[in-house]
Amino acid sequence: MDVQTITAPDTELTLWPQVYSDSECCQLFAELHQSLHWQQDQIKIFGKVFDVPRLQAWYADPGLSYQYSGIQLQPETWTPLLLDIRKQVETQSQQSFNSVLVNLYRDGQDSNGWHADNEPELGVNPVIASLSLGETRRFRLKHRQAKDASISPITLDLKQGSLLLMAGRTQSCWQHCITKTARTVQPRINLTFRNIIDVTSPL
Ligand SMILES: O=C(O)CCC(=O)C(=O)O
Ligand SMILES: [Mn+2]
Repeated sequence: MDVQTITAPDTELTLWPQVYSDSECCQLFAELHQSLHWQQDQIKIFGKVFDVPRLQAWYADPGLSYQYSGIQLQPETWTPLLLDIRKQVETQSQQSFNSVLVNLYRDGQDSNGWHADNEPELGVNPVIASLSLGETRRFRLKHRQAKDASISPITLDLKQGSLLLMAGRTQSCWQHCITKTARTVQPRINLTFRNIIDVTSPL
């Protein structure tokens, strides 16, 4: 299977265009859509609480917890299906992960604003693996020093079955987002596999 390296300053991006076939993706999408415990999470911005424009589900090894934009997330226990997907993602990427944040973008108005996954629980230079299912959506990255015109933004249309690995200084030097679209689109599920540092375990 071909693998693409996306070359830009201060980032290590690797894209596997199809780690699952289209028919596998359809089946995975339907099973996850139906079986995951989707939540309407909220975000605190300047003291005001807003619904995030998508549904989320959060699964992790026991004992881990995670703070996301001021909101404490209580993870659920891995389902057999999520464990199967984790194994496939770990095999492809040659990385290991102890948690997954799953996003459901119900339509083109659901989105994910500019952010970096740089919470302290993720440690320095976290490695994050992002698997996409369902509708193709536009993923954009911009360098934090965007005024430096020599560093171009990156646009990737993430197709179903694609796996994007973000590593190196991606989370400290760049931000990323999923833009809204006025087109009529089908739902999309994205799974971001992460490694949470377990603060409860002895060093
Ligand atoms: O949906 C995506 O492709 C990205 C999700 C993301 O950046 C996140 O959950 O932190
Ligand atoms: Mn992210």
